[in-house]
Amino acid sequence: MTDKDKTLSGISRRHFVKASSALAATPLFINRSAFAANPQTSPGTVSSAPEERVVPTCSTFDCGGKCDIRAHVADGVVTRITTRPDNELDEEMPIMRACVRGRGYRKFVYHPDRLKYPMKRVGKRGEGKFERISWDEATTLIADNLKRITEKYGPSSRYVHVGTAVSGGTFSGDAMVRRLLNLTGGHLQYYHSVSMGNTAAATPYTYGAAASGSSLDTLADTKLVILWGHNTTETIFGHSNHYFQQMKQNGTRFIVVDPRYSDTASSLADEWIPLRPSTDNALMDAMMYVIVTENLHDKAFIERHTLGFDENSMPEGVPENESLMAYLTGAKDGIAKTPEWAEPITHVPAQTIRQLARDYATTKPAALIQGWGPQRHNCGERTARGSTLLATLTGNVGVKGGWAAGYGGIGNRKFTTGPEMPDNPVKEKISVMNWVQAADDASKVTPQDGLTGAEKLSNNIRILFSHAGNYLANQNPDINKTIGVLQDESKIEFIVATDLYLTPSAKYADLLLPETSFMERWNIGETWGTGNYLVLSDKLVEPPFEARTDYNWLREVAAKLGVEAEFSLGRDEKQWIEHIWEATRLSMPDENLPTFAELQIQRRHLFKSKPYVAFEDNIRDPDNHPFATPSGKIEIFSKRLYDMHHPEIPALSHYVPAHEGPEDALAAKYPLQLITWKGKNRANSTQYANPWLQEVQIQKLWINPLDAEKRGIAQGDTVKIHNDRGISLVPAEVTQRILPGVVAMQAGAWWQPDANGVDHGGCANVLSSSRITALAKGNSHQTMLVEVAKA
Ligand SMILES: Nc1nc2c(c(=O)[nH]1)N[C@H]1C(S)=C(S)[C@@H](COP(=O)(O)OP(=O)(O)OC[C@H]3O[C@@H](n4cnc5c(=O)[nH]c(N)nc54)[C@H](O)[C@@H]3O)O[C@H]1N2
Ligand SMILES: Nc1nc2c(c(=O)[nH]1)N[C@H]1C(S)=C(S)[C@@H](COP(=O)(O)OP(=O)(O)OC[C@H]3O[C@@H](n4cnc5c(=O)[nH]c(N)nc54)[C@H](O)[C@@H]3O)O[C@H]1N2
Ligand SMILES: [Mo]
Repeated sequence: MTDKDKTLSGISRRHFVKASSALAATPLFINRSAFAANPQTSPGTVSSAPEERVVPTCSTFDCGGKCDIRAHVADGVVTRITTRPDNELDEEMPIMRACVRGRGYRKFVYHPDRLKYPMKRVGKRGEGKFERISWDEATTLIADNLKRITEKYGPSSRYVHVGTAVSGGTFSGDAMVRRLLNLTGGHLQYYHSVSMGNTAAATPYTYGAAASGSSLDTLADTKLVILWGHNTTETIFGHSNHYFQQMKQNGTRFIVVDPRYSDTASSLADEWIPLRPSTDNALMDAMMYVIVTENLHDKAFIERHTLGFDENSMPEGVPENESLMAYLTGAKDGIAKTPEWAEPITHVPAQTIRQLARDYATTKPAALIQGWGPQRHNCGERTARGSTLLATLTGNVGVKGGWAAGYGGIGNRKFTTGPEMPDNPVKEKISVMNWVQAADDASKVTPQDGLTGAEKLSNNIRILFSHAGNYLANQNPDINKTIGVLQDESKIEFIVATDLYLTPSAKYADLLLPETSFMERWNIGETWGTGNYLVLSDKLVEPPFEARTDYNWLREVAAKLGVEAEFSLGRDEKQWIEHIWEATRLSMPDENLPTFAELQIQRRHLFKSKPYVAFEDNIRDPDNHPFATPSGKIEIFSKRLYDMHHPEIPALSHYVPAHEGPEDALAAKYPLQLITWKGKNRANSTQYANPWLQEVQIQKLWINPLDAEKRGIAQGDTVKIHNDRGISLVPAEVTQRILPGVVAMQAGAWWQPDANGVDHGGCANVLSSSRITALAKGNSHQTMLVEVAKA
């Protein structure tokens, strides 16, 4: 230890930053200029340096794209990031030019605030006071706590939390901690993806399978695309925009349905149709009403492939007037689902609804592609299934150029095999929405809330690992409720977090460990959904200070638990990557993957182009390829849902007012709907501290001039957004880009509470709700009512 290795306890975050900048002045391993607050490296000087290498690589963040970034490395430092040059032709490869986030990576990797040493909490949990300890102390603390807590409570008290920042790679500390826990008795696992779990749970009730997206290259001849709550200009989604821009140039018409005039609306749309959040099903119902009453539905398709369209095609054992036609015409409730019915609910003019329905039904083929924003709502399952019904009525399922709806892409296709995962002896699982309750009082977590594999949990969560996530107190809904449980040190006894930054969640760690960045370790980058390539993301530079990969220190913990040999199988990180690559290569002999040695030269592998139309076989040859539903057909009406008798998951997916939607009684007190979106300058909260990306756009609340004027709010005023769960202060962006009655903020800003618990960061999750969705037992981050006032 040197005299600079000061204790970081008892100092505020501002001082901590200063302290760490001071430490940065004498880095241990890396070039001095790289970590300084304002690096002096000029591109001109650097590129003339003889030893510069330009390495194609990618990040392994969860950002929707694995873009073509070129790291310029000289003298052990990444000095510059460029992207695929214009003159580099590659007919088959989508143009995956680095976006603003990719170009800013250097400022994420070299930042004075980066965590530098293992640290142990010294203040109260959540205060953010830590002191430096050695790695040996850190791994002993973990091993000892694991032993103690497992002996006392059993392996089901061990939990690994959400951490998506490493999910874009095949190898991660997150996966390896699960491996270690499974080798030593198991851990309590969660299910449900907060990204698109509501869609994933609902879609099989229509098609029998969740993955209902086609490959985007099948849309080349599509005449009309409706992007329904899908903002691909910012979210990337496997480079959708590469295809959409080409289609746009070839004359495809784009309609965007979104409460916000998103960047996708501004860059692609011929028409923007704003609607009130969570009322999508009312718009869909009215579209279906127009389609069937104007005789625009695909009768042959419906007859041959579906169940539940009208009273003649209903499953056995269901009373009269439960079919789609009966619902739309009001045979049961006396309400015809006309555009005039939907207008006051959605705030979309009836004539616009009529035209949208006609356009969609008469343009062949047409693709209605739903993003995941609309399903991250309390009504998300219904919204996701609603679009499957529209695709079905118009015969756009299983045909080239159509879209079965549901996923925005092929789904969660993973090319690589990943590290081997030993069986988890703990069989009960919780929904990700249950973790706070499971930490507070696990006996209250019931199967109705999402518990599976047991009627009751026997243990509270007592030890929690949070790797590459900010989901303790930032990205999880209802932060103020959550921290009540986290602060109680008698509940979860030991929290380990690994990150590169002192995030709001990291402050709740008992032990905070500095991980390496993706540029400081080996990995293989996986494309999302419709993507079709793998990229080597290799170690370009040495880790700074005492940062270590999670795998590296986990080996030490494994040794202290006496299982190092089984855990590591003698492989270092690069050997794991080589092992995974070779296993992947052998698993797909047709693909001719390069060997690992060749990959290190070739850098990436593009899979053979295989245009894929979801459910093509089921539609072409239904007798031999029935849908995987109980009836073998597309189930417009789901008897399985009917038998659940749950008003929020109707057998037909139709409009039901959402909890905390605009029709909720709470709207009298909190009249504005707040939604969030995933913005271009970060992946969730990752890169929040990146100064270049903060320049791209600052955290603001979008509010319509009508709503602003009523409240005396002018452009740039600081406003107070509040509801019964919390208060957040943020500047106002008064803009026509948002529907009146709706306000919006970018997701992922860091929570910055003051002494009174008022957030100054614009973190929507002090306002969002932890209400669980009915079918998926999933999240409804997007459905919240608020009031806004001038601060
Ligand atoms: N730049 C960037 N890209 C990302 C991410 C990021 O943070 N930044 N995150 C990645 C991750 S983890 C994920 S899961 C995906 C998420 O991708 P999505 O979930 O699709 O992204 P969102 O921005 O949440 O939502 C898309 C759009 O839905 C709209 N929307 C919200 N509520 C409603 C509604 O009720 N009805 C309708 N019709 N529209 C609505 C929003 O205004 C937004 O424009 O993106 C990935 N890509
Ligand atoms: N209000 C609202 N909340 C949401 C959403 C929303 O739409 N609205 N979306 C939800 C969705 S879809 C998602 S996926 C979640 C995402 O929530 P999280 O999974 O928590 O993702 P991030 O916020 O990006 O946090 C990742 C953390 O990992 C750190 N990190 C980056 N690289 C590394 C690394 O190599 N090693 C380690 N150890 N750490 C690293 C980053 O600094 C960052 O602090 O948020 C959810 N929360
Ligand atoms: Mo996500």
